[in-house]
Amino acid sequence: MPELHVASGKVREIYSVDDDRLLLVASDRISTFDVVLPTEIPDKGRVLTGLSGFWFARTEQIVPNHLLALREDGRSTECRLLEMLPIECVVRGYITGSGWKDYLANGAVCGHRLPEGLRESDKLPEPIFTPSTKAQTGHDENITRDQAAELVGRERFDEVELVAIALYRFASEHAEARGIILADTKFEFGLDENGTLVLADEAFTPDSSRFWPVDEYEPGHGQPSFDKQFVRDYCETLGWDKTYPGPELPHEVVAGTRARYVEAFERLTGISFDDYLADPEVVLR
Ligand code: PZK
Repeated sequence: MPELHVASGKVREIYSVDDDRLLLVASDRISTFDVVLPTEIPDKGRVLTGLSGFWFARTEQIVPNHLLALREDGRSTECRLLEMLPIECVVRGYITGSGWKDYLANGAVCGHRLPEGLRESDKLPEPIFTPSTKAQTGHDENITRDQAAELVGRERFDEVELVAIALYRFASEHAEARGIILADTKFEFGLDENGTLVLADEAFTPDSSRFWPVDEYEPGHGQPSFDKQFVRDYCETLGWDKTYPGPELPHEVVAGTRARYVEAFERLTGISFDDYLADPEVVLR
């Protein structure tokens, strides 16, 4: 049963298993400032795969998901082949990134009017759903609720918004109690053969979410990223222009970054990463 390669993301690959199954493989590649670096972070793909599996298992009561099995290698997920919705489903609990830019320019994000006087990285009164387009190249662009509803249909839009906010509330509450703020997160949804909404892709990983350490949280400026800060700080010391090719990372930066990924995994799951490596399906129990 040779799996056929069907697509590459910056740091992941998709293979087709059979008519109704895909294999998602998370590599150890890391990107910063939108550039994939030549140096890998050992086990990064396993951390992300394990975290997604953990969250899929714990959010089944909110929405069904595409996960069928985690493979022994710890980095490969067998999943159901779905018809994907053409929008990125972003939920923001804090005002940062493109949301902060839009707020400064318009006082609103994707049509959500926000209170005056917010500082960068402030917590929002309520989490907001801020869909974006799926850009083939370059950055996803924020769209209004009406534009998103045009792309997926009004009823489906209402369902996706409700589910996405419920997922965010569930995971961010769990994470904050364990010392990690999930500032925002991006979901991808698909439909199964019955037209049922299914959570796909990855869920609440540091590549799909902003993780901030609770102890260092300080509104009024951008926050250090839980996982990539060593890499960004190192890159800033080089005077690199942030175009390809990116710099090789020294071994201390690699080791420090790997330790941060493993720390995020262990804090969020309460499971030792060695136990995950011995048997990846521990995260599903
Ligand atoms: C699907 N992507 C994004 C992820 C890449 C690209 N269950 C599914 N059914 C159908 N399609 C997808 C999924 C999922 N998940 C996801 N693109 C298609 C993506 C990883 C690597 F190159």
